[in-house]
Amino acid sequence: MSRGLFLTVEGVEGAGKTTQVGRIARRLRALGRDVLVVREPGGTPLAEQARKLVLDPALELEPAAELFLMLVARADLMHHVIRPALEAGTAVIADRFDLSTHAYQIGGRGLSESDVVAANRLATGGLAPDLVVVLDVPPEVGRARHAAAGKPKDRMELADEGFHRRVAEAFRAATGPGILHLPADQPPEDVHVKLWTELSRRFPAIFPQDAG
Ligand code: T5A
Repeated sequence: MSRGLFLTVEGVEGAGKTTQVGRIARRLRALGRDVLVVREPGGTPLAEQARKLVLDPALELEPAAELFLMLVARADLMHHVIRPALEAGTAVIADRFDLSTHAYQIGGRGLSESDVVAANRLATGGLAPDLVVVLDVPPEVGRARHAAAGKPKDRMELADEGFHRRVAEAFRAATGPGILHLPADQPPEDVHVKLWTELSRRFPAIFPQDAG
């Protein structure tokens, strides 16, 4: 059996990642496909504990401590969940993955790129997504969506304006053959239609354009 597709969805807070991941997964399941959705940080008992700590507004964390909590979560999720699912031929869709580490810990916190890349490689064992989708919205749009949803702010969301500007800039600047930027400043259904169209151009056997 061939390895499953590994898709990650990235962007600033409130970009609509969870919404779009849910729609894609529902549509794939309706087509009879095996799909696993994970969110980062999180997804295993250990990773959920790390998530609680790293998002706790009552804690003050050094940038390196923040990085290691993200990576302990990733290493555990990768070993116990993502890699076995991909090897079983299941498509895995991750709500955030290592582009978030680039944006937040390198772009936002200013940690050394080469150190973070090396540490991340230890956590992933070198397994990289087949496609990284970046949902592009201005950070103020994401914040307004959060405010409208009435969600309490976590430790990352409480960081200062400059931090969030640097994170947004790092997402904007991310390029490469495996990275797809999608304007996401439109209603969820419109974003979904554009995203599915892009996915079906790249992986027509998995995302048929005429179905669902
Ligand atoms: N982090 C994570 C790091 O620093 N380093 C790392 O390596 C990793 C992996 C995780 C935090 O950890 C940081 C980044 C984060 O700060 P999180 O809660 O998992 O935190 O991430 P958030 O981005 O905060 O997750 P959200 O679920 O809040 O945002 P989403 O998923 O982008 O947005 P979504 O889909 O939940 O939508 C938010 C609201 O907007 C509405 C939704 O209904 C919802 O109310 N919405 C739209 N409204 C209008 N138009 C659209 N197109 C909309 N799409 C969604």
